[in-house]
Amino acid sequence: MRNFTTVDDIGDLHNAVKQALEVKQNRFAYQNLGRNRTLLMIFFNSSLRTRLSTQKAAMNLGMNTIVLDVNQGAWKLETERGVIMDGDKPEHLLEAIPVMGCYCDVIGVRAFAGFTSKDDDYSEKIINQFIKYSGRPVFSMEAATRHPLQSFADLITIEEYKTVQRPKVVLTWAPHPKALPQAVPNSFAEWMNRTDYEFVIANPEGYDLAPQFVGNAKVYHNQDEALRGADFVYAKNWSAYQDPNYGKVISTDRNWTITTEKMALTNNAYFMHCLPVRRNMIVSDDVIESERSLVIPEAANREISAQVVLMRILQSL
Ligand code: AN0
Ligand code: CP
Repeated sequence: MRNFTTVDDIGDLHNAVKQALEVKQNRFAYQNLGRNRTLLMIFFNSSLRTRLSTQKAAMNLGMNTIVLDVNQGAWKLETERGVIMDGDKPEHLLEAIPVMGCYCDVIGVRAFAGFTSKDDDYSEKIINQFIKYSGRPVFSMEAATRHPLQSFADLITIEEYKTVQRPKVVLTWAPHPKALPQAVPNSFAEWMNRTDYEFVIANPEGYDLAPQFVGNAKVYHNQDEALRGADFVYAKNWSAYQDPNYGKVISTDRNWTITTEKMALTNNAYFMHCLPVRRNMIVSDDVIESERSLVIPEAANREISAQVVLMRILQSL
């Protein structure tokens, strides 16, 4: 595997989960694989889990890591070609990317959707420029439309906790005060659609995700109906995808918050969220603190998903 930006790059999911569970049993068995290899992690946006778990995974493999927060201390980067650079951005991404490639063997990129152009976001303009111009393998640490390291960790977590062969998994929108990307729900749907689970999506009208991510999943505009019989409830906020509201908040309806009453509609479901989460907007204190909450195991599995991805990239060098 050279680059990792979508579920397609990981191939067979059974093998990927099997490898992840083996790595989890013995995460220090491959300490020579990354010897004298350098990982450069580039953040255009904030992070807690991705930063720590990916660095930890790299350390497990004996790699060195360099972390660059582009917005703190680096030159501000112009991303548009053809711009007369007489403004506040002293450097262009088209020089910065190959320069960054000089100092490392593998590059991780976090660059959220900008919400100024749906075309730019959905063509993955930024991460594709890294793939094209860095000369290095590139993996997504959440790009404009997907967060595959998160989805892989979520899949590992469901496989660890499921008690039936074909669990019902519900991805539900929940309210949030600020506009958030569609990357996490898009990606979760993309991965769930590759399993044999019963996978459904619940969101208010106006919040349908892009059809290529919804796939064959049934979409409910009534959350209670969707939650009935659920084995896993995966909550997440996202901003509107459909025009003319792309990237906008069109509802903060707290009837969609996941509460004990909502969880009572399910088949004693586990609660999942990628974090960071706003309590009592997305989920009540009681639910996130309950024994059925998997938010911490999910975060722990981020180290494992990152390690499998780094191992596969290192093996391809
Ligand atoms: C980001 C998002 O919704 O995509 C990162 C989640 C992993 N969340 C926020 O910006 C709060
Ligand atoms: N879940 C996740 O990616 O968290 P961070 O934004 O903190 O990295």
